[in-house]
Amino acid sequence: MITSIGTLLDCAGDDSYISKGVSQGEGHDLGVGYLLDGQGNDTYSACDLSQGAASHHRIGILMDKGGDDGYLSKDKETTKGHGRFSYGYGSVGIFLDLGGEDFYSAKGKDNSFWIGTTYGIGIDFPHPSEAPQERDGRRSRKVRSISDIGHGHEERP
Ligand SMILES: [Ca+2]
Ligand SMILES: [Ca+2]
Repeated sequence: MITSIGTLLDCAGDDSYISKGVSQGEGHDLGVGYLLDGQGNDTYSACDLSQGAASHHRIGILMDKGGDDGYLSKDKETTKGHGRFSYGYGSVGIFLDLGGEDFYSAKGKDNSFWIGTTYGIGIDFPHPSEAPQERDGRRSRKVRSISDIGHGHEERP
């Protein structure tokens, strides 16, 4: 049973999201929290339980579709892909950044995949239009699918 849904949709602009916690795509007490930012160089700042996190039987999702963003948080465990089993049920936290060169504090990394807590994940995708770059005469790594993130795939010229 879902008792409430909280949605924040922002289509464009360079935005700053600042809060203490239970925010920025956080689901709590039978609720769903969803934050979708369309584009722009954004800054997300929170202490805890935020940025794609959930607790007490729910779902929290943060999805940023592009731009060079900064994700700042104080608590490593309960942010950027946090969900776990509590009070007899599981909660799911999902953090997705779909492109750009991003900065992370505490947890997460640009162009990578991580397991947050029991039911929490984070994925930072490279932008689809990012072409492989020449480095020392060799092409850099190019990610082809989610399964390649974190493992890499070396492309030969
Ligand atoms: Ca952004
Ligand atoms: Ca990124």
